[in-house]
Amino acid sequence: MTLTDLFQLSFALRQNDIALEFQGATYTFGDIDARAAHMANALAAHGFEPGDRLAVQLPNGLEIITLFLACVRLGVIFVPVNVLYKDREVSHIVSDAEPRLFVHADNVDSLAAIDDAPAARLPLLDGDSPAAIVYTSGTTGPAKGAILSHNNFAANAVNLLACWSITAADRFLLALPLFHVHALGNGLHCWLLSGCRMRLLERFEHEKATAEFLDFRPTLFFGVPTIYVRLLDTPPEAARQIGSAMRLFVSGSAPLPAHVLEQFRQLFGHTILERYGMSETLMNISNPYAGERRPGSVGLPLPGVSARIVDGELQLRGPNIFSGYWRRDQATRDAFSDGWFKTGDLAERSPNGYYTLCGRRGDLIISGGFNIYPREIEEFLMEQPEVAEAAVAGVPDPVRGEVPVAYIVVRPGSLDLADLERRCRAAFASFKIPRRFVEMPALPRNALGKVQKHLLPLTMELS
Ligand code: MLC
Repeated sequence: MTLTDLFQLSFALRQNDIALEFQGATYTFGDIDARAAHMANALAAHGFEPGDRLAVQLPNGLEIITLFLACVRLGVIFVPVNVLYKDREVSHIVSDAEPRLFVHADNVDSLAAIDDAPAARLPLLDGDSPAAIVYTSGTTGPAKGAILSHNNFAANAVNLLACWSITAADRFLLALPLFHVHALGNGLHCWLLSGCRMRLLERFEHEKATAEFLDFRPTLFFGVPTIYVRLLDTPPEAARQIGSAMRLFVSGSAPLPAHVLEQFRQLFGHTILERYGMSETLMNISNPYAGERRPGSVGLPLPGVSARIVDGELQLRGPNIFSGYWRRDQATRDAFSDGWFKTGDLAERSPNGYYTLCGRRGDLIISGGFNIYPREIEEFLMEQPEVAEAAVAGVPDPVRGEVPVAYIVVRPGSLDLADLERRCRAAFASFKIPRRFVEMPALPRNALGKVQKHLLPLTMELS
């Protein structure tokens, strides 16, 4: 079954029900369906064939939803691009994925403006057909595109509906960006498959969050830990009201500190349900909806998912796991061991089966739920003429979990740090910009010359 067939199970019964609220307007499932069909016609008129790629760099809104659904119908592979990415980051994705078209804020209107395109011929697709290529850097080499199939997304969504009891009666507030799998794989799919009403925000804005919650009165909310930290500022009476309407808060994409879970519980009267996923796998492990939600643990493998720990590393199998990286056979071979996906995350399992993540094999910073690969920033810094050596490491941050800090050895001569930061801002998304640049006489290295990041002064309170 393809995703179009799966969504039709929900759409067919609910043509006139309100599906979506966005910027004060409402849309029925019938509207969403009709818009997706129209967009599919427009893409077909642009010559799109099954297997072609469509790269999309758009903020949350009707267009990105419609484009995804149109791609799914046509067998076109959707390639989401982070809206915060700058030219350097985008051009790698575009040259690697070779999309037939790259849609962004400046050309999206003209794409959809086609009036009477002939009805697109819908191909007969198999559930194994690729639905999306999601770029994820990994700790080695340039960003790679994880190929996710219709079946991967379907397995994920069916699991979440069953395990988190999501139904048409839910009211779902989605503030996460649809260019990542958290909002795309979980948010959009749970919404469409359950047939619930979703209020979509362009993004999570701290100052407006309380008002949005009170106005919409959601029963379901997905967030990253940074969002839950921000929500701890909610006035107690508002938090009580929000909590009384809410059924389930879910957290993922980064570790949720146990003290945040506890403070949140006291304020909102809800124990956040923490789960674990990745771009390559969608969701793997989740605390139970009914049952103990254990602080610091990501819970139990979801139905169909097998987990094992080999030399401390968590490895997974299941219908949600991607088939490989786009045009990178070696990277794909390296990512699997006997058919098990090697997550790169270190884990422990308790005697009653709860998994706890306890570190990573490779070098990765997660800031506000966005992944940062230090190597990408280090390579850029090393390209700068004044920089002899550079290392980037994550330092703890109470709101974002971690933030990147750059440690640099400067070549003889002078370095204008403000100018170096400006160059970084021009090259990278805002969340990747080092919060501090620390000049070092030398970087700590081992006998093989590898930088010993744990020996760097990992604190923001550096003099
Ligand atoms: C953040 N910014 C955005 C943005 N999110 N800009 C546009 N659209 C968005 N969606 C920018 C801001 O402009 C600002 O830039 C900076 O990021 C910080 O913003 P802030 O207002 O201070 O936000 P803050 O309260 O800190 O909250 C940030 C956040 C954001 C939590 C809303 O980090 C976020 O949306 N994170 C979610 C990431 C996500 O969905 N990850 C899932 C990956 S999938 P400037 O220039 O002012 O600094 C995955 C698999 C899995 O990991 O398991 O789910």
